[in-house]
Amino acid sequence: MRRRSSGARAPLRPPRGRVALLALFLLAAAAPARAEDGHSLWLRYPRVSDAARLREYRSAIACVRLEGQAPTLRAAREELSLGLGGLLGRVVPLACPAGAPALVAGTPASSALVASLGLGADLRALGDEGFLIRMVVTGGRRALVIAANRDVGVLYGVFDLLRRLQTQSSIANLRVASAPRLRLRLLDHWDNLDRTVERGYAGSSLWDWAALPGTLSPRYRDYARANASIGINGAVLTNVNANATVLTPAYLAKVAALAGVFRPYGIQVYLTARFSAPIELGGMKTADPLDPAVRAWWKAKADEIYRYVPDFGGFLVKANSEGQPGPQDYHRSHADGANMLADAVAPHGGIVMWRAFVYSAGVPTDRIRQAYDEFHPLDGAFRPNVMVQVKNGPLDFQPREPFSPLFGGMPKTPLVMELQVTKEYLGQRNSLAFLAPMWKEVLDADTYARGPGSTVARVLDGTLHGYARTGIAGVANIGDDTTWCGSDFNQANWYAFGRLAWNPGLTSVQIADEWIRMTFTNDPSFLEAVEAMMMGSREEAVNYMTPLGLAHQMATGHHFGPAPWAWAGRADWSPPYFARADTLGIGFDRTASGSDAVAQYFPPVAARFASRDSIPDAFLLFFHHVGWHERLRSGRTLWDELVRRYDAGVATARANVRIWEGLRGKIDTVRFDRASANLTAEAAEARWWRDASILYFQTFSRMPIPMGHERPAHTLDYYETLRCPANPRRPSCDGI
Ligand code: GCV
Repeated sequence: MRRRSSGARAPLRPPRGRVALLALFLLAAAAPARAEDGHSLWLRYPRVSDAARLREYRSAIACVRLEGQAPTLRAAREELSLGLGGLLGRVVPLACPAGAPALVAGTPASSALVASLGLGADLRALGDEGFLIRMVVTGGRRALVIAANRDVGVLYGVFDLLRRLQTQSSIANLRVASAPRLRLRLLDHWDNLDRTVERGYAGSSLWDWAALPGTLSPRYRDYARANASIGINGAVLTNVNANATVLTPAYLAKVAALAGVFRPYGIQVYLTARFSAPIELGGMKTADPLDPAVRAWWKAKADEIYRYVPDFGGFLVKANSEGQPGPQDYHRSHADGANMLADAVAPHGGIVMWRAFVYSAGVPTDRIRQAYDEFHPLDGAFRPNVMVQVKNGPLDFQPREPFSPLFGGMPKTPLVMELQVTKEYLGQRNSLAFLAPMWKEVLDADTYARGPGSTVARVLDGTLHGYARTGIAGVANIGDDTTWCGSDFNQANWYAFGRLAWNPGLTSVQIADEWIRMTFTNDPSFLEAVEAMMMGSREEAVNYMTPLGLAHQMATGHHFGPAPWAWAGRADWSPPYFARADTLGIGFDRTASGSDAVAQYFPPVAARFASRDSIPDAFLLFFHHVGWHERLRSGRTLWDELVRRYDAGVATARANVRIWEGLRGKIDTVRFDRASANLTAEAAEARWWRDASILYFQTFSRMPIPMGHERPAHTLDYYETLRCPANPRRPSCDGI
C-alpha cells in the first residue's frame, strides 16, 4: 500500500538521499530560526551561542563520515545533518577531503575506518545498544569517532554527541563509553482506540487509528526521534484498560505501520492484551487460562501478530484490577494467566509484562498491602519471559509514597518499575512539578533485601537478584498538543524518564541542566533560576497537596484539585480512608497496631517506618496516626507543622511566578507567556489546595490557624461545593 504523509505540520526530519541531505545542509545553515512553539522539544539545534565553543566544534568537525544505507544508519545521518547544520550554522559535508578533521560514526561492520581502530575489546563491554565516543588520531588525521556494535548504538551515540554540543560542553578530550543499565525502557500509552487518552492532558492520542495504516503522520517519526534521543526503546501503544479490538487484523495492520516508522529508531511496539479477548473476538465461552482451547486461541493470535510485526515486543496486561477481566474470574492465579500468554509469545521471543497493580474493595485489608499479599507468594511461579510490572509505590502514583515492598520482595521474578510521567495526581497540566527528584527518591531507596546497598535501582538493573531481564516503564504524558505534553515544562518529565531509564545513576540536577539548556537556552542566569525552580517543584506540590505523608486527597474520578472530604462510592477510593482524620489526630496507622503494612518491608526498613523516632517526616502520616497536639522534630505541634507545610507550598508557587517574570526576554515570548500562565494558575491551585485542606482538617483538630499564616480565602462549604474542572481534558478551575 502506498503511504503518504498527512502533511498536517512540517516534519522535523529531512528527506532521504544524499542529494537531499546536501540540500538540507544548505537549508539548515541558511534558514532563519523557526518560530518556537514547543514542537521541537529538546531537539531544536539552534546555532551554538558561545563563540569559543563554536570555534572548537567547527574545527573538530569539518565533515562527516557515516556510511551505510541501513535504515537506522540513515536516521543517524539525517539527525547529524539536521543537528550539526543548525548547531554549527554551516554546511557539514558528507565527503571528507584529505586532512580534514572528521566526525566518523559506525559499527565495525558498517565502517572500515571504525573497524580499523581496534576498538573491539572496549566495544564488547557495551552490548547491543551501547556506544563510545572518542577523539582519535588515525592516519595522521584527527577524528571524532562514534562507534558501536550495532546500528542503534550509533544512533544513540549521535544523539549523545548532539546533546554535548547543545549544552555547549567541550569535546576536546572526549572519552565516552555508555550503555543502558536497563534493557527495556518503555513508554506505556494509556491511549484508547477512539483517541481519548486516560489521564492524558495533552490533547488526543498521537495514534490516528482511523487514518492508519494508509496515512502516516509526520509526528510519528518525530516521536520516534525524541524517544531515541533519550534511549527509550519500546512503546506500549494502548491503554491497560484494554480493548480487544486492537488485536483484530484491521488494527494489527495499523500497528504494523507504526512499528515500521519506529523500527529505524530502535523502538519496538507492544500491545495491551485484554484477558477476555478469546470471548470477545474468538466467540469462546471462557477465557480460562488453563483451558486448552483458550491457550490455542492465544497462541494462534500471537502467531498472527508476529506475521504483522515480526519484532513485536509482547503484551502488557492489567488483570483483575479495577474491573478488568483476569484469571481470577476462573479461580486461577495471576501466574496462570501470565504464563499462558507467555507461552504464546515465547516462540517468537516476546515477553509478558503482568501488572501487580491489583486491589479490591472486597478484600478487607489495607489497600496498600494487597499487591504484595497477592504477588509475593507467586515469586518463582512465572515463566522466564514474564516480568511483573510494579508501580513505584504501594498505592497509586501519589506525589509522595514510599517504594513498593515488592522491590526486593520478588527475588526470582524480574520486575519492571512503572512510573507515571503524566501527572494524574500532581496537578495535571499546569503544575511545574519536575518528577526526576521523585523518581530518584525511589530508585535510590534501600530495600535491604540483601543487606545495605540493596537499592531499588539495583533490583531493577538485575545486579541484586541476577534478573535475566530488566526494565522500566513510564506512563506517557504525550498527545497531539503542539507541545506534545500539554505544557513546555511537562516535556522535562518525558526527557527525565528516558535519561533515568538509560542511567538511573544520573542526578536530577544534571538532567534538569541538560533539559533547560537544550529546550530553552544556555544563558547562565536563566539556567540557574529555572533549575532551582524545577528542583524544588515536586516538593512544592507535595507541600501544598499532601504534606507529611498524606496521600490520595484528590477529588474523586478526575483527581484534579482537593477533596479531602469526598466519599467516592467505596472506601479505598475515598480520601478520608487514607487520611483517617479524627478528633484525636490524622494519618493511617500501618504499624503492628494498625494494618501492619510495614511488615512487608525488610526488617531495617520496617523498623525505621514503624518507629515514631525514626520515621522521616516525609512519610509520617503514611504510616502513623499522630495526635494533633503531638510535637514533631521541628518542635511544632502536628497541626502547626501541617499548616506551615501547606503554606510553604503556596509560597514556593507564588515565588515561581515572580522569578519567572524576572526572566522575561531571555527566551521566546510564545513559550515564556505560556509558562507564565501555567505558573500563575498553579499558584492559584496551590492556594485552593491549602485553604480547602486546612479548613477541612480544622473541623477535626479544632485548633486555630497559627499566627502569621494567611486566612483561607473562602469557607469550607464554598470549596466543598466547587465543581472543578469543567473540562477534565483541560484541567483548571475558575472559582478559586
Ligand atoms: C489505567 C489509577 C488511575 C487509572 C489507571 C489505573 C491503573 O487508578 O486512576 O486511570 O487506569 O491507575 O494504573 O491501572
